[in-house]
Formats: sequence, C-alpha cells, structure tokens
Amino acid sequence: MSVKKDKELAKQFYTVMYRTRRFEEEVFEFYKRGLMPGLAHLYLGEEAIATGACATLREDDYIGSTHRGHGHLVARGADLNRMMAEILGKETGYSKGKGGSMHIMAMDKGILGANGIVGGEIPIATGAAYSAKLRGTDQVTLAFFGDSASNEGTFHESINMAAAWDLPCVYIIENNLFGISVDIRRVTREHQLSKRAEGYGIPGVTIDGNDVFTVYETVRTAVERARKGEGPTLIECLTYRWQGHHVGDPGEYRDPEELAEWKAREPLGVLEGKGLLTEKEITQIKAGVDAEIAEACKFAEESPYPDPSEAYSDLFVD
Ligand SMILES: Cc1ncc(C[n+]2csc(CCOP(=O)(O)OP(=O)(O)O)c2C)c(N)n1
Repeated sequence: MSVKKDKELAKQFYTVMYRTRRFEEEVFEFYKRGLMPGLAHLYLGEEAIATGACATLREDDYIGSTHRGHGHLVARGADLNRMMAEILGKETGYSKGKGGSMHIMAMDKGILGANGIVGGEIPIATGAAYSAKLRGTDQVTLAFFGDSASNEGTFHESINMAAAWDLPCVYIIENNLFGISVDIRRVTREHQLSKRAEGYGIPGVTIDGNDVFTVYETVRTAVERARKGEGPTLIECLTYRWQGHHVGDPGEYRDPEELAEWKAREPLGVLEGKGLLTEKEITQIKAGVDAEIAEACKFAEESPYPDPSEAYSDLFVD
C-alpha cells in the first residue's frame, strides 16, 4: 500500500476507533448516573476489530452483531444521536427506545440487529449470505461473535452450511478470552480457535485484533474471496475487553497483570505507534469526535421518552 493511502486510512481508522471509545465511555457515564435502563456490554479495548473489518465493506453489505454491538454500528457509520437515544430508551432512538443497548440495530446500515442470544447472529448472518447467493447479488455478510459463542452449536452448524454451499460470509471471532467470567482457555482444549476452520474445509487465521491495519487487510482478503463466490473464511481476532462483562460487572475474576499487558498495547496506541499521524492531526481528530459525542449525549438526554400508549406499536409486521 502507498504511504499516502496508509495515511488516509490511518486517519479514518483513528477517527472511528476514537469515536467508538468516546461513545462507550459516555454510555458508561450514563449508566453510572442511573440514566440508562438495563445494562450495556462495552466494546472498550476491542475497537480495532469493528473498525478494520467494517472498512472493507460496501454500502449494501450486511452485518450480524452481538450483545457487545455498539462498536459495529459506530464503525458502520450509524447515526450517533439515534444510537445514544436508543440506549437511553428514548423515542428518537433507532428502535424508538424499545431495543436498548442489547438489541440496537440500524437496518439502513445493513446491521441485522445486535443479539442477546449468544451465537444467535451467526445463523442470521449465514441466512443473509444465503439470501445474497439466491438473489444473485455479490453482497457479503460479516458475522461478529465472541470466543464463547464459538462453542455454541449455531457456530458449527452455520459454518458447515456456509462452507458446503460457498456462502459469502466472513466469520469473525472477537476473542477477548472471556465469556462472562469463564476463561476460554479453561473450557477449550485447542486454544487457537481459527484451527476449527480446517474441520470445515475453509481458510482460518488468527491475527492481532488490536492492530487495525492487520484486521483491515485480513478481512479485506476474506471479503474479496467471498464476493467472488469462493466461500467463507474464519478469522480469529485476539483482543481483550477493558471492563467487566457488562457495566455492572467489576470483572474481578481476571488477572490484573494480564489486563495491564493488553492495555499497554491497546488499539489507539498501536496505531499511534506506526507514526503515520502527527500529534496535531491526532488532536484535531479528537476535538472533532469529542464534539460529535457531546452532541449525541445532549440529543439523547433532551429527547422525550416514548408515550406509554406506544408500548404495543411496532411489535409485529402487518
Ligand atoms: C444462548 C445463550 N447462552 C448464554 C447466555 C448468557 N450469556 C450472555 S453473554 C455470555 C458470554 C458471551 O461471551 P462471548 O461470546 O465470548 O462474547 P463476549 O461477551 O466476550 O463479547 C453468556 C454466556 C446467553 N445470553 N445466550
């Protein structure tokens, strides 16, 4: 890649990762102030995966997202005001405040919904890929899911079908090493999860999920392959979540040293370390994003709650 192109991408990636980081920090603040109903599963520390992966997509491609899904929407360019309003349960949110954090979706961005059922999005994404194949389009679907979800039956059933039928789906494991408090290394014999691809006859690769360029280049190759009708790929992105499982979990089951090691090579710092952006450019990006996030918070806080008479509307399609 040319130096100029690298620099352009670095700016884009830094902006999206910082936007995701700031968005999540404010969600946490809303929770602490008691303004957010329910819980949120923060994407802090994992920003490079959604950012690098989504940058490879076309407008008409699809995404299957998880309970830790805010980052996927931000990376896809979803409206921050509507996202924050949704998380606060406001009428102006993406689903008029009825989905909240865990069911946040943006159909206008091809996001087929975040999912409270672990592994639930894997067959949904596979179905979208099947649909693209049947309709004769060359749309691609990315299926994001966690390490624990890769132990669900839905993972194995979906990948087997996608492999057998060459479906245009890219399966992305966000391996942050934990499923709630369970260390994936305690409940799997083979810790390199991408090796499972071999059993289905498709390519599988494990990469540094905190390096946005690595994620981008790896997913881009897989997306090109899928778009050409050559079938699915399994990509395991190694990362770490900074917070507990959700905003109410102090995460005390984790080794503080391990957390510190991962924090020392967090996605924004890794990108800064490549020397592609000047300090001035970084300051400018941060100022622009901080203003967007402040606007989203204000919009969400000032928006009204839905009227109780709306409780049963929009639940079913006529
Ligand atoms: C089918 C199902 N089983 C269990 C749960 C409870 N649960 C919610 S999140 C979670 C862990 C998910 O871990 P992982 O897939 O690694 O994603 P992460 O939270 O680490 O991003 C579990 C077990 C659930 N929501 N759905």
